[in-house]
This record gives sequence, C-alpha cells and structure tokens, in this order.
Amino acid sequence: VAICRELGEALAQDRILPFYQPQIVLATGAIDGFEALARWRHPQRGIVPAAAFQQALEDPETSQAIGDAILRQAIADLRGWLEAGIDVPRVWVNLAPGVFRDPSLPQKFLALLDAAGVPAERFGVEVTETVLLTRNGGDAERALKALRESGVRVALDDFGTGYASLTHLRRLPVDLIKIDRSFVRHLAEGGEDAAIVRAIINLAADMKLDVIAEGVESREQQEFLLGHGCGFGQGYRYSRPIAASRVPWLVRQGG
Ligand code: G
Ligand code: G
Ligand code: NA
Ligand code: MN
Repeated sequence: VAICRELGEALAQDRILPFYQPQIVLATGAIDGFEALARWRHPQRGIVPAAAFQQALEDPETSQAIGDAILRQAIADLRGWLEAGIDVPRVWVNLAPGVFRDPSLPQKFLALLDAAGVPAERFGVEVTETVLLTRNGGDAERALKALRESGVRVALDDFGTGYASLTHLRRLPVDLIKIDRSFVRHLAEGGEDAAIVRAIINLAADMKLDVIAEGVESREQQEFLLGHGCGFGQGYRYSRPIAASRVPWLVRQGG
C-alpha cells in the first residue's frame, strides 16, 4: 500500500520516533516507567500518532522496520537519560506479533541493551494476549521467558479484549497486566465495566502480578482504581505521550 512506501521513506529519514507516556504509582503519584509509542514526524501533518498508521503496522515488513527503529531509539534515549543522571526507572516498547518468528530475538535485545550499557532491569516489552495464543505462541513464550530470566519485564497489553482465558494467564511469562482502556472509560459509572476491572485487579493480586489501568483520564477513575487495589495508572490524567526531550523535565518534577 501507498502508506507503506511513504513510511519507508520516513524511516530512512529518521522521521519515525518514540514518544513517551508515563506510568504512575497510583498511591504516590511517582513515575514508575514510560511506554514508548511510535510517532511519525511528518513534514506537513506534524506529529502523526500510531493509530493513523495502524494498517501499516499490520504489514509484516513495515511493522518490523518500525519496531526496529523504535527499539533502537528507545534504548538510545534511555542510555542518554541514565548517563545524564536522569533516573528513568523503565522504558517499555510494544512488540508486534511477527517479531517472534526470529528465534534470536532475546539475544538481539539483550545485545542492544548491553552495547548501550543499559541494565536489562530498566527495560520492558508489551505484548498482546493474542500474541501468546496464536500460531507461534510457543516461540513467543520461549522468547519472553528468556528475556525475563535476564531481567527484562513483560507486560500483557490490552488485557480483557482478546481470548486469553484466565487459566492461560497462570503459565504465561508475564509480570504486569495492562487493563485495556475500553474497560476504564466508563468505570466511574459502575456497572459491568467496573465489575470487570475489579475482577482483573483481584486476579492479578492472586497471581502476584502487577496491574496497570490504561486510559485514566479523571479523578473518579483514579479513585476507583486506587480504592480497589490497582497499583499503577497511565493516561491523559497524568500526561499525554511526550517527546523524548521533555522526559527529563517530567522526571525531575517527580510525576
Ligand atoms: O499511540 P497510539 O494511540 O496512536 O497507538 C495506537 C496503537 O498503536 C496502540 O495499540 C499501540 O500499542 C500501537 N503502537 C504504538 N507504537 C507502537 C510500536 O512501536 N510498535 C507496535 N507494534 N505497536 C505500536
Ligand atoms: O493499545 P495501546 O494500549 O498500546 O494504546 C496506547 C495508546 O492509547 C497511546 O498511544 C495513546 O495515544 C492512547 N492513550 C493513552 N492514554 C490515553 C487516555 O487517557 N485516553 C485516551 N482516549 N487515549 C489514551
Ligand atoms: Na501498548
Ligand atoms: Mn494497551
């Protein structure tokens, strides 16, 4: 498709880059980490969010090239912050399902971190539950296990929207569950979404997993989450995704 060709040019010109959205400890307001989100710095259209090129993210080749660019830039940004004494606890990148076709993925990631002098403990990957349940789910599981054994954290993204049954969750190599934004939206009104969110929080606690709510926008949502034992939050209430150059300022503010 045309957008893939355009993105190819953008990649060659380093116009695809990560923005960063903070993840907050709900009880204290401290920053626990940042999610790297792909953005296209477009000469005419300005900063274009990933949602606008979602289709291209589904094309294996384009998605691989974008993923690679975001991974490398995120590690370079993290290296720069740590070297400057800016204590960014962790950076998370999103992984497309196709990346697990490469069996050397864990070694590749660890080599990049090592070369940058970034401790693996400062790095995390987000995968959707469908990644672990489709054809190469076994490959994904092995790769994530290897990453975790080296200190990299694993988050299960968009939790609740896929097919992951609760019994699956028990054996998946994950540290953190991300409650999908669609369940958080109508939280404060009670009803079914509130029941689902409560169930996910309790499930995570029983399985000794961390849990973060996505798309937190209001004080009411935050209070519901805090009141029901959700550890972390991410959303416009705290910050939109921001350019790398603004991260040091946010970290110095303390969230
Ligand atoms: O940032 P935005 O709201 O536009 O993100 C839309 C979707 O694109 C989200 O589901 C997000 O997880 C995904 N996304 C953003 N950045 C990346 C990336 O670097 N790699 C992959 N695979 N998905 C991404
Ligand atoms: O699928 P994924 O969870 O990775 O999508 C993350 C995207 O959701 C981000 O790129 C961001 O643009 C968007 N997002 C983040 N916080 C909020 C929020 O509080 N409200 C809404 N509507 N979207 C958000
Ligand atoms: Na994500
Ligand atoms: Mn998500």
